[in-house]
Amino acid sequence: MIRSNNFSVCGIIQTVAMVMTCCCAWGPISAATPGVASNEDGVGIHQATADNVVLFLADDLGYSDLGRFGGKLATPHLDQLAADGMRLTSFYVHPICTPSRAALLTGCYPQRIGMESVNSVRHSWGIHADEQLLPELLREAGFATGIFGKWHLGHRPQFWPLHHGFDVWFGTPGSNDHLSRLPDKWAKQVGSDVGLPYIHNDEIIDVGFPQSVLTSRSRDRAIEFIRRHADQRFFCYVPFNMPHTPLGVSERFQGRTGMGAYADVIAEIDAAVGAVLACLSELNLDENTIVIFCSDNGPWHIFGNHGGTALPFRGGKKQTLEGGVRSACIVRWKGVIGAGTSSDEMAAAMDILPTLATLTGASMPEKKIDGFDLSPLLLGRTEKGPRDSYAYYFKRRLQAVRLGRWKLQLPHDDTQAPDLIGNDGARGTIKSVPQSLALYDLKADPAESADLSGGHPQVVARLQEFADQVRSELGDELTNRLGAGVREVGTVSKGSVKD
Ligand SMILES: [Ca+2]
Repeated sequence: MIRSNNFSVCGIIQTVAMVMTCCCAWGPISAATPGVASNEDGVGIHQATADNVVLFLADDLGYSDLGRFGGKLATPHLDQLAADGMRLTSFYVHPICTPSRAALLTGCYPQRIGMESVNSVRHSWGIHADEQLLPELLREAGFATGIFGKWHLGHRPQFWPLHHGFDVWFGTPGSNDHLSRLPDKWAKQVGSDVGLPYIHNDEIIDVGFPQSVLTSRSRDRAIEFIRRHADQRFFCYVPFNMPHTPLGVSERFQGRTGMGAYADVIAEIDAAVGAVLACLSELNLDENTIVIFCSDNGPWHIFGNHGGTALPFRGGKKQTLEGGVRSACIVRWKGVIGAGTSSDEMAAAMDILPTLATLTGASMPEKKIDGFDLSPLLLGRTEKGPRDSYAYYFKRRLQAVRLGRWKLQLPHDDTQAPDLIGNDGARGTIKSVPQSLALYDLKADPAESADLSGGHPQVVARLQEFADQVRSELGDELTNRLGAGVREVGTVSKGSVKD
């Protein structure tokens, strides 16, 4: 049986990539068969099927904010998670919140499904009802599904988690700096018709709460959910609101690190992850639970000391430099994924869905997706990952492409570079610095410091050809291209405004 939703852009540029220094497994991938995988000779290998998935997502965390990713902050629980699993060091997300969350839960480039912009309360668009999200697929496979934190795939109730595969939700519809228009009942209670709502399923249950409660609420609700469903399969999605500004940290962690508010927030997230992991251990669930940790985008540098660090990469949130889109990623499955392993093979948030479908025996979406199954890489059956390309979009603008070790920055004038840097919670400003065509060797130069385009015209040509194929499929505002493979976004009414 041939999977119908292979990555079409990759397939189209097969001949281009074949001549690059790295090659990719372009061919069709067999559909997931629970309990059985095949090696290169097609010989069946027994493969355990995971019963549970815990997916942690941090918000605006820098690549090197974690100790095991070269950071200076103390993150002992996340370091232990890495020591017990595999670190993915070329894991790509998207430069802003909504697109990354859409990619993670649909397996698609956000541009394919109209989810490329940041969604806010003034928007009447959101994730389309016809898209099959990861929680829907897992629920069909017998999983209880819960989300404890930030959603951000639509502010209008019809787009909320319970309408897209989750059984239970506690959290915020968007970012922690996104106020919503409140129903009269709550407006009277808080004395304002706007506020940051905290929601249980489809009901607002709190408004006007301090930012300091957000991390512990996600932790406690996640643990409650795991305890309640310990005897059945479960998917526990924990998209923390932090360390997105405005920072908030519980009293217990205020001043804990002596390194400032940002470090305190990271310490609380680390401890929250530790508490959830301790719960899994207590319930003897370590060996049948896949645990994943990553961020949705890079650090927000315009907030200065209230933002994170992406070194050795350049750039941060809203940028397609590596610092904006390269996330630390850890995948743990005790006894199955090699402890203390790492891979620098390219991987992406949109690969999580097909990977988990394989590892849990869930179905794949019926519509075309862009993700690859990383399970052979994670299980140590191969050192070569399935992904050899990445398209770096900012909203609907294709700003850069990568094939193998080579990254080509395409000319654009929307670089969102920090100008004035804020401090202690004050927001800085951005400026647009023109970006000209530039070729970087990411293996030798992860900081994108030396433009090699002059000496490698053939490589530049291949990357430009790849960029053109991506534009044909997914569109590009910079070159006024419409994508043939783009599907409609969900809307409440026609005429929704997208920015
Ligand atoms: Ca974010």
